[in-house]
Amino acid sequence: MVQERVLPKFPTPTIKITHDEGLILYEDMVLGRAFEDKCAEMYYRGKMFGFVHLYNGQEAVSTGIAKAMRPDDFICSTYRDHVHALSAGVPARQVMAELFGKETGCSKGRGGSMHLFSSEHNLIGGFAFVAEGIPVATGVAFQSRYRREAMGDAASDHVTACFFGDGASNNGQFFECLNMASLWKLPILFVVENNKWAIGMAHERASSETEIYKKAKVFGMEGVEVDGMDVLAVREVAQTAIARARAGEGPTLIEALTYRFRGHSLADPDELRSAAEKEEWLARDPITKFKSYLVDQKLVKEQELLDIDRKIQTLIEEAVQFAEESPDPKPEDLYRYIFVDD
Ligand SMILES: Cc1ncc(C[n+]2csc(CCOP(=O)(O)OP(=O)(O)O)c2C)c(N)n1
Ligand SMILES: [Mg+2]
Repeated sequence: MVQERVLPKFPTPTIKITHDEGLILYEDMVLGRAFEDKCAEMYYRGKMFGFVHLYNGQEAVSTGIAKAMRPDDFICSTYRDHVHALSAGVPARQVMAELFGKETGCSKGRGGSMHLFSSEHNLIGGFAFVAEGIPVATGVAFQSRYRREAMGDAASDHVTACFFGDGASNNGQFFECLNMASLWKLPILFVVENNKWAIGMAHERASSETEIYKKAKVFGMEGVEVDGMDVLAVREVAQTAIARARAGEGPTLIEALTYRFRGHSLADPDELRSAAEKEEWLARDPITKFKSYLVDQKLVKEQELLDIDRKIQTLIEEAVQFAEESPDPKPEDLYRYIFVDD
């Protein structure tokens, strides 16, 4: 087994957050986990079709970044997009209905698991092609800056967070977009979720330089590595990067070291990763870690966390019921929503 990377120490136990901030972060991570577990159940019951990629284990990244952003900032995802959508504020019932292919889904049932989209929540999309979201997110960041500086719209100070995987970071679009974003000081966070694997390809077998954050330097960009299993550490690097982006000082490449607790997709028997590696990362579960922090610091009462767990379970059950009861898209509407006027 390849030696795990040693990350810079983050002083989690001494970080101060408020009671309410703690509960928001906890709830968002629990929502992500419970939603994905329910997806697995529904997929195996034949309620969803096609490829479904779950996010279990990586919750601290989505929550740490998204909850440091403003609701009117932009988020761009990949095919592993359910939890990014939830963190962006898309209601669970709309995401579930989309996975069921229903008219009430956030992409009106036309997208499915890999194509979640919500203009209302500034979720620019899930994208099925590896690295496909990177140029789209770069374009969104460009328009924010262009509106503010070329068109004089002072309110156009939005930041874009672009999530993608370690595998995507070896794609040409990554390098082209880092160059442009740095050159034009675009307000964007490139967030690499390095979960060590691209389907069955181990990161160290595919990358000449395995420390992805170092690739920022050649573009004159800030690059930072962070423990992607620690929501407070992720939140801290996000806050710094967001402040820099909003101040017009340009992009940041954030490499979050994380792990997916399930196979690549629900169709993957997950036989390539060693049991020892899986166990090592399971022991670093970001939700368990954050729960201990909240309780040890006496920031919350355990009962409050249990109440959140229960509330989320109810919300997920309601999301499933909503998706089940929602109508299918009508066949005569096949050509709707292709152009913006619809
Ligand atoms: C352009 C392109 N090539 C190949 C694929 C097939 N494919 C789907 S996911 C994936 C691995 C990507 O791994 P990574 O970027 O690390 O993201 P992760 O799945 O680990 O979140 C590949 C090769 C694809 N979807 N798009
Ligand atoms: Mg990966």
